[in-house]
Amino acid sequence: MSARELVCGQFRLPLDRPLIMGIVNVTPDSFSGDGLGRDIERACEQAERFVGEGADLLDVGGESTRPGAMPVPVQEELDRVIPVIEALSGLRIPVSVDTWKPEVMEAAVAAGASVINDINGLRAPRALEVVARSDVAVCLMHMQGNPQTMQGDPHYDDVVAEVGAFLRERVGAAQRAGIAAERIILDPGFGFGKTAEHNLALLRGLGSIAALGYPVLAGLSRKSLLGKLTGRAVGERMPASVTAALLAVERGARMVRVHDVGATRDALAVWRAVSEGHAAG
Ligand code: HH2
Repeated sequence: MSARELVCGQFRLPLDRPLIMGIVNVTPDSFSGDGLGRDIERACEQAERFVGEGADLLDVGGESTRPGAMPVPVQEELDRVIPVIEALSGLRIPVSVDTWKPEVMEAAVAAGASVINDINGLRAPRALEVVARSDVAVCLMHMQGNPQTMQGDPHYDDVVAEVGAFLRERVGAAQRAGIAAERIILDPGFGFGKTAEHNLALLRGLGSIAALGYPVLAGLSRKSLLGKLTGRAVGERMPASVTAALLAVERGARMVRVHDVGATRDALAVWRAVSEGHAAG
């Protein structure tokens, strides 16, 4: 099963070309230093800039999930993300909320979010029900452990097979709960309970995740794998991030979650022209 469109609330996103998800972090402590705190005006400015640069959707996050980050109380996360989602819901592209908490999912959908991006793969109690009751899309991501513990000592016998099996299981749970296949995105969760070797194996083997038949989202932007490979500080990882996005798309990702929208758009425009054999923008 490979749908041609992703259904996200009132929006339909084409899946015949790679999509760019621009990251809008309304956090004080995101790993890449891009967090905007609770500054709604700056979040809106960044979102509008991303739209102008070619973002296909925006991902609003109110809780850092960097290794070692502590969970944010529900009310604090709501206070961070809901005003921004409300402010962005008038844009012409879908707004996603990056949360694993059902209370935040519910409020975000009511505020106009069209995608739930869950690093926890809808494993929290009630999360499946909340998404099933709505008409939004959902990104089911793989994570071993949780952000507090995940980088302690990640272990897999076969990371690609195990991540694939996990995602297949979560698709089954989502569909049994009533979430249609056209609403589902899968994500191997780069950096979430994975060593650099695990991340590289997953990137090499991304085709087998894509072969599950759902659009795959890859989030490699500015991550520590790229710091390890290049020796660059987090603010200097744009070229490596763009390269990683391109490699992910080349291996079957249909969506990339990025901090640098314009640069990624340019790279993907070249990729499309080469891979599809024409120069359409
Ligand atoms: N990575 C991060 C957060 N959310 N969601 C998905 N689906 N896939 C990812 O790879 C992913 C994600 C971490 O990046 P960022 O939001 O930039 O940092 P922080 O969690 O520190 O705010």
